[in-house]
Amino acid sequence: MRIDIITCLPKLLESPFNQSILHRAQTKGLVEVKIHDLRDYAINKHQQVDDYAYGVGAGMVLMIEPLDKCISNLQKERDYDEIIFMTPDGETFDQRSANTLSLMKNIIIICGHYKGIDERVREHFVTKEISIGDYVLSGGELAAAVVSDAIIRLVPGVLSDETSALTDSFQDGLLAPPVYSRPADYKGMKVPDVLLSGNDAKIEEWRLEKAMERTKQRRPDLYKKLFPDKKD
Ligand code: 6GU
Repeated sequence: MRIDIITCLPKLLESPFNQSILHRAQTKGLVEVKIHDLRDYAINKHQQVDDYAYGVGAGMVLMIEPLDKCISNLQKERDYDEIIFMTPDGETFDQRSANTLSLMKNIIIICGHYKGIDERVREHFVTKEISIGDYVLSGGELAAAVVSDAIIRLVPGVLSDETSALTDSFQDGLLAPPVYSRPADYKGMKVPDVLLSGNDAKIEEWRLEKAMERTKQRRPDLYKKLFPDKKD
């Protein structure tokens, strides 16, 4: 899969994609992430990419021309499944959206300023608008990194079997159960006996029970959705 991210703050995005799993996904050739500096498509030698909003005065808006140039340039090279705009008024991102997007071949993600981008870009180029939650960030960059991370780790081959995405919180609708590592007894704080028993069936049963308990306690909304008929 290929992800093209358009931003005026490319530095803000470099580090997340050059560490750990996201970095490995790229060096393995499973995912290609290209960050495009919108200033390379500026309308003048002052590197201008934003301007005052008509009729409002205060607040800069990303102009249509640099975005059009950048997007059109990319579309000359390949077809895109989605052109996504990161915005707090988009649809709220969740694991289901991540699953869907992880199946795409090419996507563009546009990061906006907090005052937004020219509405004509949204009307004529953007095919999907995503928010990562009900709060306001200064720009779409960090949200784009969040969404890309959630997508990329689902691409087959990115995670090894033992860290498989299938055991994640939310993948089966439940929160993940607790995990422990050595030592089995740390200053009297003990790892549950069942995990040391070597009985795989018993361990699985315990993990499911804990996942259900945790979901019911912390996310009653999810629990009700999964078990609408359950009384206790
Ligand atoms: Cl995608 N962008 C901005 N600027 N703020 C947000 C957001 C996105 N999602 C939640 N808050």
